[in-house]
Amino acid sequence: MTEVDLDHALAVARRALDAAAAAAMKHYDVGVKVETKPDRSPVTAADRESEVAILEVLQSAFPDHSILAEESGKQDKAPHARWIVDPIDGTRGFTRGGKFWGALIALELDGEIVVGAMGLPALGDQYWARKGGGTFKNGVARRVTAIDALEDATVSLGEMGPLLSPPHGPRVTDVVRTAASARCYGDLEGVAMVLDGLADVWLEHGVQPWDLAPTKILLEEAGGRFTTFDGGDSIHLGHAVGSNGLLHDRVLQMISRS
Ligand code: LIP
Repeated sequence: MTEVDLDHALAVARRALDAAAAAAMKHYDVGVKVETKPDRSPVTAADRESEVAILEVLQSAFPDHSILAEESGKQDKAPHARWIVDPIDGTRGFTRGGKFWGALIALELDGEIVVGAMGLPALGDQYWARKGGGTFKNGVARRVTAIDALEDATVSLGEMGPLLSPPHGPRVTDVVRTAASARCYGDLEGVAMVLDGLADVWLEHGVQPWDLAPTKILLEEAGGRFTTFDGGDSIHLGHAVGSNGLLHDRVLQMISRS
């Protein structure tokens, strides 16, 4: 694996979260014009300025690293070290004065996510993890729940349209109907529910790599699991099952194609 000091990389990622929060909060407090991207999703000056602020921090610390960022796309440099950036996940909620939005930042080394950071500035919360170092929220270690029966579990759901679409839609419905409870805050709050012990399973579908990149290591370092709907470990396929680990195989059996 490429040599990068992961503690340093994590410190840089957290500095980038702070820069993103400052850039976005300026607009959040006064309101911002909403533009529509070709895929009909909203974007604002806050997304762009947050991304510029994040990239300035990352690139001054790691000028040789590659970048994949939601608003500005790819910058291919080192083939083995890449930062994946979503400057505001939950833009739709942000533009409407919601609280569940913020930056997602991850470092991928040789194809593996080794550092992840997620900020929700309107709530004053930051989550972070690096490989082998545990997951923290605002400096306090996080562990996933110990609930081991889906019938007792709360499921956190992401974007409902893609989750309910064929072919997996009926199987997602089965998971929801089997669980004790289902909640649907979506965006980065979807995984935060599991990290906060408010849910035991998280399902997401129809999203982009930058929507998922840090969630994998945040879950794993909190004792949980992250896979695709098919049980693979990619963050690049647009679907994710996150869990406390104990419920993972049962949920995969219910929703995977095989
Ligand atoms: C959004 C996701 C959402 C999905 C949107 C978009 P953004 O992220 O959180 O679930 O439906 O297409 O990917 O644009 O707010 O970073």
